[in-house]
Amino acid sequence: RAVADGVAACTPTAHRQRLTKVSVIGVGNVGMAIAQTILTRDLADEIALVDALPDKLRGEMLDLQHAAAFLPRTRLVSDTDMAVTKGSDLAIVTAGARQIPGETRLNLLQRNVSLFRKIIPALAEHSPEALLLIVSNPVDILTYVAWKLSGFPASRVIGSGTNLDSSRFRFLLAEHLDVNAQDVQAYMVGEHGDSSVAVWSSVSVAGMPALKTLQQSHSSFNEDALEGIRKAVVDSAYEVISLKGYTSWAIGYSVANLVATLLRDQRRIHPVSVLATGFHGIADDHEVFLSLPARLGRGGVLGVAEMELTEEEAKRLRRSAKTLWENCQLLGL
Ligand code: 6V0
Repeated sequence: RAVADGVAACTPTAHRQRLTKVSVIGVGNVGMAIAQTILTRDLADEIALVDALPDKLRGEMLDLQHAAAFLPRTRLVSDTDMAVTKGSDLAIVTAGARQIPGETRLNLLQRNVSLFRKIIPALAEHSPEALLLIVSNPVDILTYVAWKLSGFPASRVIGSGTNLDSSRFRFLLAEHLDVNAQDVQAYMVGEHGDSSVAVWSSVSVAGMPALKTLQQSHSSFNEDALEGIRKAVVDSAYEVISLKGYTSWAIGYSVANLVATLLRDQRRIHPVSVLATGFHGIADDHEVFLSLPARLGRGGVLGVAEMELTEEEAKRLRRSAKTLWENCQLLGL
């Protein structure tokens, strides 16, 4: 009783701080990896989970709630009704049909667009000031779809894009060089997936341009070897899917990393899917989302870094942009 009185006495009731609320739509492998990483990194005061399957949803929420004694205090709520997301600062969309072994991301498109027609307008209605972070595949096209369906400014609609591809790229380079991946700066840009572009000219280790060193120290670092590494990055998603059926941990960490930058206004530069019209020769009338290094903060996309690309890299980027744009046109949004 005395303890309870003491606790009650020091509970401030009047001036409650504004809480940070994050919603995760879709509590599959990816949504839950993201939610648990956000929890362990203490990035939100409240997490709202939404899924179409009520039992699975409640089960996932309870399972996380039962870890409360070991985690920073975070309120967890869940519902199949999108109203539970009301007042979100950030909504992360992972709902979708999962890529099945061998299926290209583009094949998923039509299935996921009809799903987005249910999810996005409801999210926008309940949280008109939120940032939207799209993870479902094909992520670049679905980010465009979310932008159109939400009516939000492009600066508040972001796709996780090649943030994950870039981390796979950094990991593979770090393994080659036997250094820590955090000391490797390297960007994959363009489409998340098969046509992503490895920006070799941007690769640096501890701030030192690394491509020349790589080519001098490893005589095998010719064009083919570089393309081999890029392909290994692209194939790594397919490899994980064929081995365990889905990917989850790396995308969980990669998205939580974006959440930290956005909600804490870190102004870090991440390769994420943004409205890329006009960049690197992408036609001015082509509304298309693909990944470019973008400066992110509490307002969403604060700017896009004009990185130097070789003519070949820029050509690849424009080719991806054209394919993505053509696909977006088919949707009639
Ligand atoms: P999953 O485990 O099948 O989870 C999807 C979840 O969405 C399920 O729990 C469904 O019940 C739920 N869902 C379906 N319809 C609705 C709806 N209308 N409202 C709410 N929830 C719904 O798939 P997983 O979690 O493995 O993958 C989710 C998505 O992320 C897929 O589109 C993947 O392709 C994509 N990924 C994107 C990555 C990226 O880098 N952008 C990386 C990995 C996966």
